[in-house]
Amino acid sequence: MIRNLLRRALRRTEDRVGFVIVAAALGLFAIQPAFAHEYKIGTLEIEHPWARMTPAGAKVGGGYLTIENEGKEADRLVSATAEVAGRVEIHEMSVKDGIMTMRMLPDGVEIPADGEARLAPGGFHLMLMDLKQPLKEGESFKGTLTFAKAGTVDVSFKIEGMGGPKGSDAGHDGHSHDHGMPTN
Ligand SMILES: [Cu+2]
Repeated sequence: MIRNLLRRALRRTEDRVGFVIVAAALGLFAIQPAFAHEYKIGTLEIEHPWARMTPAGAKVGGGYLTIENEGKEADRLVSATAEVAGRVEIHEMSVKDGIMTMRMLPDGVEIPADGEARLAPGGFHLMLMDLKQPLKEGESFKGTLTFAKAGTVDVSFKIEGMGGPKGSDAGHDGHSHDHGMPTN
């Protein structure tokens, strides 16, 4: 009888411990994007991954972030995934003879040693293909980034309005003035 009670009490304690662990894990995931929206893998630091909101019915969207490399060797962003997209491609936008063109970069984007790669409107970007849902401002979605040397890191993309992150210019250059137009 006493043994049964003890066993029941123990089991309840285990349940409670399990619940606390799960709650802590959920809490961490919920807190991370709101505060330190920054990720580290190896010598790489990934700053403020974000995506631009999309109008209803849009099938593609753009993803942006800055990657800093504090290492002595160059690395390469070779692929990415996003839970809201069927697949993700790495693109470069450029203006050629006055016409804006976009091309896929099969080898991805280099992050130079002791340097950085910027994926920003008007230049390098992640092309979110086959969107499963419209991207709504204020929400966020999970994704992964894979680097040739550093490996794969889980990130969360924050969905921003048409003008991009407010005041921070993708969290990098606090002094640039974003008037909602591509700057490079
Ligand atoms: Cu593109």
